[in-house]
Amino acid sequence: MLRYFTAGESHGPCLTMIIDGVPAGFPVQISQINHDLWRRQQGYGRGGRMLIEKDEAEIRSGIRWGETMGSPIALGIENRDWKNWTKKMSAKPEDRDDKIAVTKPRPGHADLNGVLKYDRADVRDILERASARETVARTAVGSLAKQLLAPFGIRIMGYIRSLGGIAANLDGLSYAETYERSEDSPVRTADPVAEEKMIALIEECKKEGNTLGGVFEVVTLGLPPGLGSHTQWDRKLDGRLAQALMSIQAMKGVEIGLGFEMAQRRGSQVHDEIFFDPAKMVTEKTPRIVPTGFYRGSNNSGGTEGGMTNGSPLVVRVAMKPISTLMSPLQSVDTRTKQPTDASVERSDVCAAPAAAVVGESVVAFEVAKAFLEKFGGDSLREIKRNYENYLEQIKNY
Ligand code: EPS
Repeated sequence: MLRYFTAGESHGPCLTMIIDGVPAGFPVQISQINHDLWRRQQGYGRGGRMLIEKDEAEIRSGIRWGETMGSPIALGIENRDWKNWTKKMSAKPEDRDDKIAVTKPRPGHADLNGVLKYDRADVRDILERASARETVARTAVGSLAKQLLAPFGIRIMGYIRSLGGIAANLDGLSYAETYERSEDSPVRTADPVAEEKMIALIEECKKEGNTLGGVFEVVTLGLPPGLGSHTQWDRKLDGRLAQALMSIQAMKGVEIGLGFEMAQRRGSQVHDEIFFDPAKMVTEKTPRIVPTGFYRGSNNSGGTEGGMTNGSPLVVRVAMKPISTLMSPLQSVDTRTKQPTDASVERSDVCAAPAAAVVGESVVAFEVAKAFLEKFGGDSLREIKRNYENYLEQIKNY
């Protein structure tokens, strides 16, 4: 089973990841992981931290001469900011300084619930791990997962749909065009008109000491039908994607395909009608079209029915709330004195939704890779390829 853990505090020495269950023989390029880490650091509206960091992963186990060996993979990413926090985040008891305790929990952050639950006097003990800095680790893990899917022609693309209520007009653009244009945008959108408005809104919020969220979309192309399963609740791919995406810091909603809009329509306006044409049995395209001959006239389902992929593009949209650290702080209560106070102010971002789209890509990549290995699993790339080809042959001859 493919699984991973992350460890690390936002201002601690480093982030550590262990990815277990990766079969042998997959080529892995650290440069691709570092490219995704770089992409995650971009986006208009980021704060001062991104000027300090240059996130780069180091492979500490599991890969030899550019290939996986089947053993657990350990990755490490240094926090450059650590040098400014060595005493404040020290593991040594003699460095303790209760005067620097954070005691003004921010509405919207893990701060208050965390100190109550873990019985901590200093909110920093909570915020350090709750911080979206952890998304660096998830981006690296998912970037590796993308490399497990790449030999099968599976491609994953994330971009902004709306930011602070300003929607991008993506009409007439293919997923690939949307993605490629978004890659060049400071707010990761393919719509230049919306881009300008989004940037102006971020500027306005920055002046106001406010923050913004947004909605990003992640599209996966090249999936065969049949990843996930209808047979048990925890095997349904749509449910697993929703769980994984909701677990990204600051996410508040996940939709697949038409999502909430489906509830407004009639069945005849929602479900994707089924057609068959043997001429659709194309196998040699990238991303590969799976040769069943069955196809749909629309993709309102977003690529899943019954908890399984149906061969259409997998389309998920995720809503991110505005970041909870406001430079013009909201009302809070001092946890020591119980007196009203302004919430604490930490250096933060005005908007990180464009970066969240990159994190979302990674989170989707991991869940898809996990489902892919469950279906076609083996101990080596060659074995998995054989399983995959056999399955394609089977559904072709269905
Ligand atoms: C982040 C690093 C953090 C924040 C942000 C994400 O760094 P710092 O707290 O030192 O400025 O910029 O995290 C949050 C906004 C949050 O609320 O956790 C990063 O690397 O993405």
